[in-house]
Order: sequence, then structure tokens, then C-alpha cells
Amino acid sequence: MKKAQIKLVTMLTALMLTTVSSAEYGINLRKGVTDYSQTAYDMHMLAFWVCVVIGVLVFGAMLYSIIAHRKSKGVKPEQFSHSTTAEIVWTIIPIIILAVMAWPATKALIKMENPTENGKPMKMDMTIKVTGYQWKWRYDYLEEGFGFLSTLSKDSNLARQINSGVKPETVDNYLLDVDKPLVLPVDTNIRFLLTADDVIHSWWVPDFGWKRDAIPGFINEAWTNIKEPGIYRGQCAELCGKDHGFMPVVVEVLSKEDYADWLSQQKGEQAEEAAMVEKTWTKEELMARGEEVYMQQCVTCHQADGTGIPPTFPALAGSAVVNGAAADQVQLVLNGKPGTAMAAFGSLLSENDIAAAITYTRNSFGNTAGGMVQPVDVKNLK
Ligand code: HEC
Ligand SMILES: [Cu+2]
Repeated sequence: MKKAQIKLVTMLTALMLTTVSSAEYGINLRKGVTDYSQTAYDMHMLAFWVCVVIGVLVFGAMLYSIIAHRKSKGVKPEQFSHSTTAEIVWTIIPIIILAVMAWPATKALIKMENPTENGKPMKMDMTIKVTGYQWKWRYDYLEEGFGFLSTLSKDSNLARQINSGVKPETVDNYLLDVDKPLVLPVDTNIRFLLTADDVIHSWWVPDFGWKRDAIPGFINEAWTNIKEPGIYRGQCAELCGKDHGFMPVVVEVLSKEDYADWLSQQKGEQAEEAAMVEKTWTKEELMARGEEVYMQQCVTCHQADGTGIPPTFPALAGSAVVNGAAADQVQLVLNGKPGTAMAAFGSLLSENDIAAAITYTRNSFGNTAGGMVQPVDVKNLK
């Protein structure tokens, strides 16, 4: 090579190495934080090294043959066109390789689908029901009898909208953050039951090593045991409508003690909420809470100024329903409108949240209905 060429190649190589080393992402799979993710990682590495060995042998043989038997050395090509022995060898060897790789893969799948401990079905310590909605997740702690919605965080939600004044670069974990993460204890066998209320979603946290479709009318099962406390992020992995990219999954894994504290705090809050259904709220209280709920739960479809995105998502500003009888509007929000994206919020939000959101819509966007809807009214219509 000429000097200039050598210089160019050196420079390009150096450039490549610097960009690779300064990039934040790795180029391999992540090991994750569960046994299962470790198994998946190990199998990936096994397959990878098998490929490396095959690659080196095949390309090595090719390269050697090309160089050692080149025409310029006066080598004369063989004229044979068939070798039964060679064909048998190159059929048998791949079969053996595939069988060797299928063995641990099958074992890992069985371990995931049918977990056992000393030959008996593995005992699960707790169950989380995950329900996908357009475009949020609901988590129910089945043994504890409570649950909540988990939606895109306010910062990310603003930053994704043009002219909101919030720039994506300024938001930590942009589009990978929620208002209320799923909280789980470490070192615990956790069963997941996954379903959906509208269209197919898919619950995916890469660090756990699996993803599962959440399908309306079906319940899919999965399980995990997380080895390290921390915050793990994922996404809905199924194209589920216009805001598919805006329903992240965030799981916060706590030590067992911290988890117990968190649980009792949640139960306390839940009892407080339940007590608040019975009291008479002031209009200020309803409006403040209502704006919060509206901005978190209704805004993606009906928009911040209530103009909606017609014809699919109707405007609430000037809507006949919102300006009509309060009871009709409560019924609509409680039961949703089957066959449309308007979910039955009765099973999603508390009476307090629903009453507040409805009061807010009746007194905003230029609507003239006015008045208040009290949580107890919602309770009575349920
Ligand atoms: C995922 C999208 C979506 C979300 C989120 C949503 N809605 Fe709706 N909403 C709809 C659709 C679609 C309709 C129209 C249904 C139909 O065809 O009648 C609707 C209709 C309505 C109507 C009747 C409007 C009219 O004039 O017919 C009201 C009131 C309403 N929604 C209130 C709410 C409230 C309150 C929330 C938040 C708690 C909310 N919606 C959240 C999609 C949504
Ligand atoms: Cu989804």
C-alpha cells in the first residue's frame, strides 16, 4: 500500500474505534436481572460462539484455498462434480449442531412455561394482573385487592407534543417514564396474568428476559423472580394504535422490607380515598382534582382544550353529552362506548376521579352545564 492509503486506513480505523467506544449502548444482548434472562443470554452466547467457529472454519478454508491454489501458481482445477461422502458429512454435522443447540433452548422454554421446583410445580408468592388499555397499563395486586393505572409521565407527555414548550432532550427517560410504576419485591416468585381491554398489547421489560402479548378475552401467563432491586424500563411491544409508542412500562423493584412499607402506605391511601367518596366536595376541590385526572387520563384523545380529534375522538367543548344531564354523562364515562376507544372508566378510576373529571369537563372549554358531580353520585349510578 502507498503511504497515503495507509494513513487513510489508520485514520478511518481510529475514527470507527472512537465512535464505538464512546457510544452509550452496548452491542450485545443485556444479561438482565432474572434467572430466565441469564439463561436467554447464555443461549445467545452459545449460538454466537458456534457461529464464530463455523465462520472461522468455513471462511478460513475458503481463504486458504483461494490463496494456496490460485491460478497464477499454475494450479489445475479438479474436474469432479459430485461427492456422496461430502454431502452426507455436511448434512450430518449441521443436524448435530442444531440438536445440541435445541436441547438447552427447549429446557429453557419448559422452565419458563412450566416452572417446577424439585419436580413439583413452583410455588408463586404473589400475582400481578396486567391489563393493557389504549394507551396505558393497569396493575392489580390480586392478593392485596388493589390496583392502579400507570400512564406516560407528564414531562414526557408534554415533550412529545409540538409547541408544548418542553423539549424532549430536557426530559429524563423520555417516553420511558410513567406516573406510577409497578412496584415489586426482590427475590420473590411473581406470577403475571396478562390481558387487555381493547386491542392487543404486549408487556415487555427487556431486563426480565421475556415479553407477553396482552390479548382481549384471553389471559396469558408468565412469571419472574427478580434478583436485583432497581428501576427497569420497557415498552408496549405490539402496534396498538396511534399512541402505541407512549405507553411505557416501568417496574420499580424494592427490597422486601421497602416493599412491605410501600404496600401498607398504598393501603392507607386506598382507605383514605374510599372515605373521601362519602364526603361532600367543594367545587374548587373537584375542579383541581378534575384537571389533574383529565390531563392524565383523557387528554390524549379529547385534547387539553377539549376540542378532540374529530371525527374519531369527539370534542368535549360544546358536546351535547357534556352539556346535557349529568347522570347521562356519568353513565357514559362509567361504561364507556363499546366498539370505540372510549373505555369503561368505571373499572379504571375511582369515584372521586370520575366525579372530578366530569365536573371539570362541565365547567371548562366554554361548556355551560356548570354545577358539580359528587363522588357519591357516581357511586350511586355504578
Ligand atoms: C382512548 C381515547 C379516549 C380517552 C382516553 C377518553 N375518551 Fe372519551 N371518547 C372517546 C371516543 C372515541 C368517544 C366517542 C364514542 C362514540 O362514538 O360515541 C368518546 C366520547 C366521550 C364523551 C361523549 C362525547 C360526545 O359528545 O358524544 C365524553 C363525555 C367523554 N368521552 C369523556 C371522557 C372522559 C371524562 C375521559 C377521561 C376520564 C375520556 N373521555 C377519555 C375516546 C376517549
Ligand atoms: Cu399497547
